[in-house]
Amino acid sequence: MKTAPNHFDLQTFLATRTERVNQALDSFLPEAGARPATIHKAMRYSLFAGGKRIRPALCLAAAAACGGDERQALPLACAVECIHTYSLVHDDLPAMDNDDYRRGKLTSHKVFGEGIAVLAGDALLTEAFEIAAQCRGWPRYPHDKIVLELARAAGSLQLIAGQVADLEAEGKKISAEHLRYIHECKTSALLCCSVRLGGMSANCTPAQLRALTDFGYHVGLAFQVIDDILDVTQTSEKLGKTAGKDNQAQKATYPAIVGLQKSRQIAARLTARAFAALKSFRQEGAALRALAQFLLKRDC
Ligand code: GRG
Repeated sequence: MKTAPNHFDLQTFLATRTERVNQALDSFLPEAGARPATIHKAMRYSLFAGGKRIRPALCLAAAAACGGDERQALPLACAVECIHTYSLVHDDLPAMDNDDYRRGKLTSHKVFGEGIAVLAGDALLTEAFEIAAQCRGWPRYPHDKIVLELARAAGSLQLIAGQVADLEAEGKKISAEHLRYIHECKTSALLCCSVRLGGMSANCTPAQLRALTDFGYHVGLAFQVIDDILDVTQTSEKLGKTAGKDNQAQKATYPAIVGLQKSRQIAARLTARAFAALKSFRQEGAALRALAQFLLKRDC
């Protein structure tokens, strides 16, 4: 069978990178039996519950786009996944989104109780910095810049800001501009950070970092618009979490504000912007392009 020009085998890319990331995470984390075993079991339970590993994949693909060695990016890919998993564990708590299912399994607090789930989230967040702190850094991006990058994305001006604004917007009518701010903070910031860290691990040029930032920002926004669409259009079984929660909680989402059809158009437009950001990357950008396309078309 003839392969189309520029064909990129994303399925194989995702499967092989997920395997590598899982192995690396396994080696970074304390063993499940390490004392006190409950917390390490809880950290591993959520981390290995079957997440899509999109952020690590973006990190590794960005390293490749800049001509880097993916092995250098691997610890950073793991650090980002630890932060992402922490945010999900906390997001699912009764005080937040209050969900019983995540990644097709019972949520952490349902299995281990709320106290341990809070601590497992805290420990995963801390683990991310322990991993990042062990990176030796690169000429343009010394060690402290790497740690700062993660801290900013996870902090009160980005990831946590998004969660706060999201909570405060529940049941309220908000503007499309405010909704975009929420999406920038709660979703796009960490996806963008994943891509930037991948580039940094390849000692990318300032121009490459600007292009990756532009790409990550737009892919991140598209990701959340699609997430909101899936919440309305898919089943809980398919999503591995409770579907239809946004409506129930009277959350501000693109489908709620502009409808499904317009939301799909917005996601496609954002993805096109992400593609445009990659124009200076030739074949090395194939994995990033394939990921952006996949994220637009995903059904879970
Ligand atoms: C500090 C108490 C406390 C809580 C913070 C910051 C935070 C909790 C939550 C972040 C908000 C959040 C969950 C944003 C949504 C981002 C999103 C769409 C996540 C789903 O990502 P996927 O689909 O998930 O990549 P998998 O499970 O595949 O990894």
